[in-house]
Amino acid sequence: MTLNSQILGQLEQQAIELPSWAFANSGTRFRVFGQPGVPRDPFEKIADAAQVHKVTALAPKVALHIPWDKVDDYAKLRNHAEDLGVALGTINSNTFQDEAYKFGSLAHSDAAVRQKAIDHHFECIEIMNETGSQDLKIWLADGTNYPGQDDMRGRQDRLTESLAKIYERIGENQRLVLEYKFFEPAFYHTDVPDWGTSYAQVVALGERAFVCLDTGHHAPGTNIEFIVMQLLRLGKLGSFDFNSAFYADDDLIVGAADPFQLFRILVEVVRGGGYGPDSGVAFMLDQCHNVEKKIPGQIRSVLNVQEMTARALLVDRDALGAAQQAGDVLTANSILMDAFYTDVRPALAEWRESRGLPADPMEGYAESGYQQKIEAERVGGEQAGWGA
Ligand code: LRH
Ligand code: MN
Ligand code: MN
Repeated sequence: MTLNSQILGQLEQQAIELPSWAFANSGTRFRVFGQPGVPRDPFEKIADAAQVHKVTALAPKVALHIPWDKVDDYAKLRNHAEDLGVALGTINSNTFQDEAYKFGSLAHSDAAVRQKAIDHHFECIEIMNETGSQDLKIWLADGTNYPGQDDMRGRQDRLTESLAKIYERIGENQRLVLEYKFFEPAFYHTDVPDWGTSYAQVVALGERAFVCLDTGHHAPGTNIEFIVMQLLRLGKLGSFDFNSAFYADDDLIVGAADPFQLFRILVEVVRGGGYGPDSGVAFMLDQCHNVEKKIPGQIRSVLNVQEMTARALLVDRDALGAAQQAGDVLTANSILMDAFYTDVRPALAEWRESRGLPADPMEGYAESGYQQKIEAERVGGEQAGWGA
């Protein structure tokens, strides 16, 4: 099995958006381990993200998180990104760190708190207008800890109303993507726990509202590729937040915990028309690098996605369809497994070299001297939002 020119042409179009927060210090609730050279402001986060794109040609956009990436002048940030060869991507809102949001945000029982959260999203949309971003991503920490704590139905109805107000402001060329998560920080119930709830909410909003699927936001054992298939079938898969999970929302490097799961997901993406710039499905990472270095961590991540996409593109669709049609279970399964077990790394290295990229981007970055430079120059890096 080889990566023919058609597959290479498809791979050339791959774009994976990086999260600005992956470059800052992060950790768990037990400890944030600071690293030398981490960015001190959003400008430096973008400079670091640009290094990932430089050695891989895979990461042309950087997602921002407001208020973690708040700046006075977004046009300046946009120009800075463009000068470095990248663009500003998805704007992520934050309604989970203010005291006011103790009992929720868009689903809160108090209209004043809901309005505060809605206003924050209006601000995010204004920022999108300046940054040229297409997507507003909403992830809510809303939920309850104890049965009876609040009325789940009332909360869902209020959520619908709040989202409608936000959606009204979404521009012609913009989209709202609603992310779901089955638990945490609320432990009894979450107001957007699953794809079905997110789907019901975005369908009610309209054609520019979609579901965001974060791979780490499912219970262990969930068949995520089935959800991918279903959302693509329904035309409502807007974006991915890729990461790896061994247990829950671990936010580890995509493809690290379960490469076969990543393959299965990408097979359904390709099968369902979710791959490529015109598919309407944005690939993003949502990860933290708590103990490993951040820029190499992001390089490894985008390469993992690229390698697994290449394998998904290798699946012999015609042969698979014929085996499926014939009820030939074992042949159908082995066609899929043949693609999964194909080591595409040498072919990708060769192809990279032919395009003037380092054959091994990890090595290319290590040799660039950038890490030493930032470690020497930057003192007092900022905390990622979680700890700030
Ligand atoms: C919380 C979360 C979510 C968001 C991100 C900013 O679970 O990881 O996935 O996208 O924070
Ligand atoms: Mn996410
Ligand atoms: Mn998460």
